[in-house]
Amino acid sequence: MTAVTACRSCGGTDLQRFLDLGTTPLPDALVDPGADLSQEERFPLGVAFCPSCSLVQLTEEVSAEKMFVDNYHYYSSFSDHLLKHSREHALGLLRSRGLGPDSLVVEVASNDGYLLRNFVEAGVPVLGVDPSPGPAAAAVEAGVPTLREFFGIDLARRLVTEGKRADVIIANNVMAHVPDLNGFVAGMKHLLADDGLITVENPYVRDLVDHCEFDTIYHEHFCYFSCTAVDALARRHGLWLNDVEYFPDLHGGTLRWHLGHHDRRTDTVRAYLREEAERGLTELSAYADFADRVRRVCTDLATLIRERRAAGRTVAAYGAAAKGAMLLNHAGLGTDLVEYVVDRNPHKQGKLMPGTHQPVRPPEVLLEEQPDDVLLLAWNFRDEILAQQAEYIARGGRFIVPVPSPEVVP
Ligand code: JHZ
Ligand code: ZN
Repeated sequence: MTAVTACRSCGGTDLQRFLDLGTTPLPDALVDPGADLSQEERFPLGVAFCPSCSLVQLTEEVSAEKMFVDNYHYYSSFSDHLLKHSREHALGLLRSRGLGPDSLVVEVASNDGYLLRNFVEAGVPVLGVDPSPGPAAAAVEAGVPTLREFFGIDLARRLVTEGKRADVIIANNVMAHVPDLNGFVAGMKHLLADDGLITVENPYVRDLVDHCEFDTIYHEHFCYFSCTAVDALARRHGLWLNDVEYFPDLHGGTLRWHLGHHDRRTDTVRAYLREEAERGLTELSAYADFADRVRRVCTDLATLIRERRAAGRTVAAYGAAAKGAMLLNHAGLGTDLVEYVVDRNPHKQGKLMPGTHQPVRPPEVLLEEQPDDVLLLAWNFRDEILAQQAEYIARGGRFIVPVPSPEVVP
């Protein structure tokens, strides 16, 4: 672990720390049941604002190998909502970019091939890049050619030397995950064909703050982006931020940034930049009361669950998500309060949640055991999971949604 002393984007050394989340285990470091729990590692987690380029970022860095090669069980294909969103993205690009058998679509962090398979189906050549062994193997199995590597300027140079240029580069939920942010953007710039398009998706820092989504802050996410920060980053590498799309229901509020070699800036981009300045997201002030709000959610949630347990109710949780591990740890919800977690990813089942050690079980358990309450750790899939658990609810089960403030539904 190393302390971050300069901004990951602009190199500015005046980082202003506004949140200290103590120490936590790594969010995806699910524990094997037989493991020696006293050996579990914890790392400090703090967040700072860069006044020079507005980038919000972690103050400590854990090695990417440790997080994405050794401990990664996240498979994108377990959410129907995400699969639908990705398919619509792919179909939109196929139409708008006129992609065909001579094109090349590169996806960075292509995971299990959840998105690229739509292009494969349409006969468009693709290349996935992902360093995580399990998801990358699943992608190859699904017919999506995948390089099991980290993406950056070195890999981009190698691909260009091999004669490759990308007509479209897609980077979803990965720009936050790279320690060498500038090497990553330089790589995309280098690999992109002259009239090519880069689309980058990431949760929007404005929504993180507005909806108190503090559990999405964890070691895997080195950075938290605004349009202002992305604009500065892109310009540094000779790229233009030309358009922005907003998906309020994806991961708590996601932006898709369109980048290219040439200036085709839309009014939408100008409007976002203006609004961010007006809202204070380009200053520390927007983040000033965030730490207090985080503490309040943790306290209120723990109190609510304690009261319900004291009233004799049983409590389980849904979603062995990275953010779920963070929420359980920050709110101090051990096995005395939340008995187990259900998740439909078989790679997570049978393991224990990092730090709080609830066993991860399949979702069918909810109907078998009918716990009185289920804490919805994967609150970003609220509609999808509530619909899927209609029978559990019809039998009297209740969900506790933790953010923006704890709420019992229905
Ligand atoms: P989910 C992920 O974070 C991964 P996480 C990553 N770190 C990132 O950047 C963000 O997304 C944006 C399960 N599930 O996707 C699947 C069901 O069991 O919110 C997952 O284990 N049944 C790259 O890990 C978990 O819940 C369901 O019906 O916080 C959700 O995790 C659905 C919909 C999901 O991500
Ligand atoms: Zn900066």
